[in-house]
Amino acid sequence: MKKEDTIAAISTPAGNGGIGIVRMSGPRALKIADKIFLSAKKKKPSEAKSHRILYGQIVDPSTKESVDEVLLSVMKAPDTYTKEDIVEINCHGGNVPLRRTLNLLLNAGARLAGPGEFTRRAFLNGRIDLAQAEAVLDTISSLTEKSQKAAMSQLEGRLSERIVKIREELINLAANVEAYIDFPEDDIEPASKKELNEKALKALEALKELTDSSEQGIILREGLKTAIIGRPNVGKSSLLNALLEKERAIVTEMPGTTRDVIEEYLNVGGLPLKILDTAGIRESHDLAEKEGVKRSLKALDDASLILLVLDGTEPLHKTDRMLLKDTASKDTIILINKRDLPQKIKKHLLPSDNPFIMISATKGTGLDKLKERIVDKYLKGGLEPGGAMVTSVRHLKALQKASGSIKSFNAGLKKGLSPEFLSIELREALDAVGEILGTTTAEDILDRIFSSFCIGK
Ligand SMILES: Nc1nc2c(ncn2[C@@H]2O[C@H](COP(=O)(O)OP(=O)(O)O)[C@@H](O)[C@H]2O)c(=O)[nH]1
Ligand SMILES: [Mg+2]
Repeated sequence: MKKEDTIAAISTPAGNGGIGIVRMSGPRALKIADKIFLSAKKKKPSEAKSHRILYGQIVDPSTKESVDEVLLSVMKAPDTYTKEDIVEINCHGGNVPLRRTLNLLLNAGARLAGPGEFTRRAFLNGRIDLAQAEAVLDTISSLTEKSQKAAMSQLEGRLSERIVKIREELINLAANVEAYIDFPEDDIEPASKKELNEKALKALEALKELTDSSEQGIILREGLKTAIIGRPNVGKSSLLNALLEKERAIVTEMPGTTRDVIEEYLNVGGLPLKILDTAGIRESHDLAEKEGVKRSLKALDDASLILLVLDGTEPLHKTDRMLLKDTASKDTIILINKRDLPQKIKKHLLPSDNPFIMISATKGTGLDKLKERIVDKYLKGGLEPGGAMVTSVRHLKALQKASGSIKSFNAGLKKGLSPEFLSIELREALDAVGEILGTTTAEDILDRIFSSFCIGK
């Protein structure tokens, strides 16, 4: 990144709105604003006090034509989002005034910002670490209030605090080990060995607490992958519609109506469910239906939670028994649907260790019980105020890598391996936790992280 350049972008989404914001950051932001802004009180942005709002007009310097009537915020470094000078222009929220204002800024010397570049500068200038920068995006794209709470906790630095602490402990440990490297004739004394081992175990425990939190954290960020599975016509699509409270999937009396996998998000007590309605599973000679069945089986494989729907008005079919067997090793909730009709299903044939729930998808009964079961299972404990939670797979992998290295360190210590070897393991653990904070993160990974942001953030 060329630090000296000044970037600009439209920060609000496309479309019409009450206001739209053009944002600019960099050392020339104020001077560039001077060129295109005419304040009602004849005050130049560069002469304004920091964190003030000026009222005036955006004027095309080449034609003197007034382009929009705006409020312009002046925020001077370093107390800004990027730690650079920032100018934000509140335009009328239409595509044309926003584009024209942005173009004037670009003509006056600003460069169009790349995706996430403002946040990247906040990171590079040391205002936030990488985990916090990622949390900015998570806050924007959070699926439920609970997801957003987890993202905010990360943005406020709760996760980073824990990581910094673990990192300090590891640095301390590494220093202790490396002190021996200069004295090759000295073996690590048993007393020190014991102490090093204890310190390493303490770090492992702190790491485990974080990796444990990821089970819920990753669901909050990405949604719990849930597949509705069952034979044709048992009421899978009706269940999806009932849960969504809208007619999303086509429901007919014809078996084989759903051919493709339908994907929707659903908020169950703050838990985001990424829910898939699938084609009914049966033998079929119809090509499209066959493909549908193939996709259903893949959805079954990929899902973390299975809602297995059985039709209460019929005895168990061969396919039902096959599905009960196939889902036995997964998190599965067995639903007996159509409870509003006379029942023919033999309940004693169902697994005794996984209590079923009776529902009627069309009448909407029994769904509260289903939701309760899901919340009980996946939202236990959760994020305490001030607590830290791992919400991203990237972080989880880094923590696992660190734990692996520390375990090798402990094993090496026990075997009496050389301090050189032991110190390499600790360095690797340090690098792994550093990847979370962004202290040791490779440029291409940074590129990938920030490229998933929108332009203007
Ligand atoms: N009486 C009754 N009919 C249902 C219920 N759920 C689904 N149905 C009917 O069963 C048929 C098949 O439903 P659908 O949701 O398309 O099943 P899918 O093939 O599993 O997706 C439709 O005629 C639905 O109206 C229910 O709880 N009670
Ligand atoms: Mg269907």
